[in-house]
Amino acid sequence: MTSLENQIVLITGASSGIGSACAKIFAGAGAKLILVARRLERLQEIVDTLHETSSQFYLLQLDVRDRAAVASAISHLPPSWSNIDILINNAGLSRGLDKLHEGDFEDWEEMIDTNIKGLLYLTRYVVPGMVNRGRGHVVNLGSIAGHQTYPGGNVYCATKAAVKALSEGLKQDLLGTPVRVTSVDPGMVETEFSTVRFHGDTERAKKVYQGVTPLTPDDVADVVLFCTTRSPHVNINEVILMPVDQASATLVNRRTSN
Ligand code: NDP
Ligand code: 8X3
Repeated sequence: MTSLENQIVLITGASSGIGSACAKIFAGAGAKLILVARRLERLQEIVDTLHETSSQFYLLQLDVRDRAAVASAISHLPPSWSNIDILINNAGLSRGLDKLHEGDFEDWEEMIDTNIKGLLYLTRYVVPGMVNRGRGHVVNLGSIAGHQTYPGGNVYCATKAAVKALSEGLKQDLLGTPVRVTSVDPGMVETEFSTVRFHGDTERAKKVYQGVTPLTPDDVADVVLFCTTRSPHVNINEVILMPVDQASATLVNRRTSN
């Protein structure tokens, strides 16, 4: 296992769910963490819960959709934080579950701008440094939605299919360098994901996980940690993980309680 001690790890979407679980597990492994999200106060709360680790933290309030802001944030990192070893492109969201022909344009643009363009911006501004330094690893959070579509998933599934293509393309383009690329593609994980999808309707969000034991954010972070701690010559290209209660995007085992 490769040590993460003092490695600089940038995590987007670290204020919630899978991103905050990654922050926790990488802090426990001794990494130095750059935590990115729009909600700075949430990042600060997460850091406060990690005060017992010996990790150092650098918080970036950033909207990954804003290319100029991403460029400025990465180019203005203090020298002791600028040599990023691991980039975890996790920030992402779904909005709505409408039929495509009835879909909401704002929902579409938010998903495309965050899940595809935000991931591209971070990758474009961070990876050249990895290539120059001769070390680095990019982990993209894809989804089973990038492998299979489901009714109402249309644009979200398309963004995750794009993430799959971008992970594969980046791996090909980095051939000949030691920089690694991994796509971690989960099924159902209980986070704020469904509340965001349903624009704050928590009752509807709860129903998504009813009668099911979903993955936890820690389950996913554990896989991200595994992928980033293999020997330097090993590249884990893609991991698909689901709860035991799930067999595909639409096949879910729900227990009914009386
Ligand atoms: P959460 O809603 O819990 O977390 C999403 C994170 O993304 C938040 O920290 C949010 O921070 C951040 N984010 C969203 N938009 C932006 C933006 N424009 N700029 C910066 N940060 C942003 O969801 P999850 O933890 O579940 O989702 C994390 C990733 O995992 C996503 O890419 C999602 O598609 C993927 N995924 C989730 C699955 C699930 O079932 N939950 C399954 C498969 C994949 P803030 O709002 O503070 O900016
Ligand atoms: C999140 C999982 O199945 O809701 O990417 O699209 S799913």
